[in-house]
Amino acid sequence: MTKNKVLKEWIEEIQSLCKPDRIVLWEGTKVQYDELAEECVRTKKAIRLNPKKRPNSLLFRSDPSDVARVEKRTFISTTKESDAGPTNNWIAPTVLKPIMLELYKNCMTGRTMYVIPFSMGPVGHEFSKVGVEITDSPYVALNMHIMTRTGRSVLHLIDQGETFVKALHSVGYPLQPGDIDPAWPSAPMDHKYISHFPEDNMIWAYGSGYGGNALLGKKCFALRIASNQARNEGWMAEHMLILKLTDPNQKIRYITGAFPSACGKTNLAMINPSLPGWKAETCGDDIAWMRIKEDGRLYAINPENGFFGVTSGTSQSSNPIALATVQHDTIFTNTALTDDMDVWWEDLTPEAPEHLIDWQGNDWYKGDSVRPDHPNARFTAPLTNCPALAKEYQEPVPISAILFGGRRPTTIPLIHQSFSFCHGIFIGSIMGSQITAAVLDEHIGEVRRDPFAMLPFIGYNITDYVNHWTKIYHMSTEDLLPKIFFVNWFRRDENNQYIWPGFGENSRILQWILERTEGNINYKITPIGFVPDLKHLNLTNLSISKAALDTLFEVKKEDWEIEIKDIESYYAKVYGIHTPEVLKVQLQKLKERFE
Ligand code: OXD
Ligand code: MN
Repeated sequence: MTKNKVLKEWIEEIQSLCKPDRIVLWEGTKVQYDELAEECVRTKKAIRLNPKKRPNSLLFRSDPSDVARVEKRTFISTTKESDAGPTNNWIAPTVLKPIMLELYKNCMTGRTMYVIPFSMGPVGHEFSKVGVEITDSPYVALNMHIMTRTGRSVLHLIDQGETFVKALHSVGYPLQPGDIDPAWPSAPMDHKYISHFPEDNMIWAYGSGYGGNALLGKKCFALRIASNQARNEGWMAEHMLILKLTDPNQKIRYITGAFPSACGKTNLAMINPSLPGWKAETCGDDIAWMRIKEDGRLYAINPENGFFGVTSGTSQSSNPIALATVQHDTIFTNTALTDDMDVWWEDLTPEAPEHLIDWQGNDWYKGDSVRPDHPNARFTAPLTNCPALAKEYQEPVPISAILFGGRRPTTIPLIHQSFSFCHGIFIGSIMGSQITAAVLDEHIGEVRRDPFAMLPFIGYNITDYVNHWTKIYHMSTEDLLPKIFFVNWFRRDENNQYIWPGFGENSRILQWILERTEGNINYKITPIGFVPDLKHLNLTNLSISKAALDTLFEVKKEDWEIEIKDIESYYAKVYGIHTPEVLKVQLQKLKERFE
């Protein structure tokens, strides 16, 4: 199977531990993908969608207990607890490995074990890293084929001695002779483990078949393990979209953006600018690997090869490009099924069809009180399906601006720019979203901090992570590094209505951001950073009142007094005596600017 001794021995070790019935090497060909897709349909694990409406596409339905990433079962397993830090679940490897080895024993009986060599980033590229996922889930094999570069070309690199991340995955459901295999096998919650061993460059996942728990190239490798590698090697693995923007003068710039979930990251990655003459193209919607190159600039590349997006809320008005992206060669998970064998999810069309099969396989009729799709239903589609994919999506691109964002009904203006890169690090550290009534009643109004949108994805101690941003700063100079901004599309008025129209109109803010990266003098100074001088914000053909604009950009001292207190107690809770110097200095300066 391979000439690489380490890989050969690892495959043998897993084979004798997990005892699969057979082993398949993932060659990465279309024939192999199509055959496995067909096998999933034949064995009733997947439904083939109407080829006239959605060619070469499948629908999978997960077990109702296995529908999302399970953060409470996600572990960073380092020798020292302090290396995992206060924001991760930690178990020592000497404790965790024996527990998991016991679970892995014979766990693939009755199943096929797929050996999937994959590359995060273009195969052989200097920014890329290689992994091998061993899994007993055909769903994972099909999804990895879309989400990463897989197969022979990667194995060839490994054969030549390339080191690789070992990523082991099992659904945790062995089959004895005569057992019926459920459509979506998985293990009970207390047997699920999503474990990372950064000291061994290794991931062990058990018991879940869903998304980031099972497609180990994504959150487990490209963020948690890669953030460790990035720290050691002097680069960055971030939870960021990468967007290419061309202005009416044909000037091209690239930006990245980090937003907590439910803040429209994929929508911004696929923005359809309302401003005439502007063009936006997608390089990535979820992860950016970034390095300072010899010219001192920060370059970003998308390590993934596909989109694993939330269907809910994706519509012709919110994201027509995403809809075009999932028109063919797409895997859907947990959407509803229409009578003509197509998919449907809430918001896809203004009116729901009269009858659907819901995500659990039951009849659903219009007017039923529960929704027919799961709120975390997903599409998996190749990047190349995206009609707005930038031609340079396989190259590192120089970043002019980094956007942080959050869902904040009050306090934070629509846009502000940090005074410096280090002030930008502070802004990233305090980002978060306000919990609305729809989420958690007892916490309404509270800000849930999600620093750098990386809270569940930093694979090491958060103090070291913030200090790593400072190290990156010292690897270049202020003028060459990207400028850092904070956007808040979600400010509300006194009637609790969103003030800013969002979506394509966000291009007006992007224009200001790009102008600022070139130092144009169209700003006002506030204690929290630069905000637009409204005379220079492009509001042509936008109907918005002066009062609304005033609220959108207001920086109220009373609000910020509360915010600063909240930041102080949040820092005390998370970092305590280890609060990074850069955050202490910036918080102090912020307080002084309000005096
Ligand atoms: C994702 C996430 O699925 O951030 O991208 O949870
Ligand atoms: Mn994400």
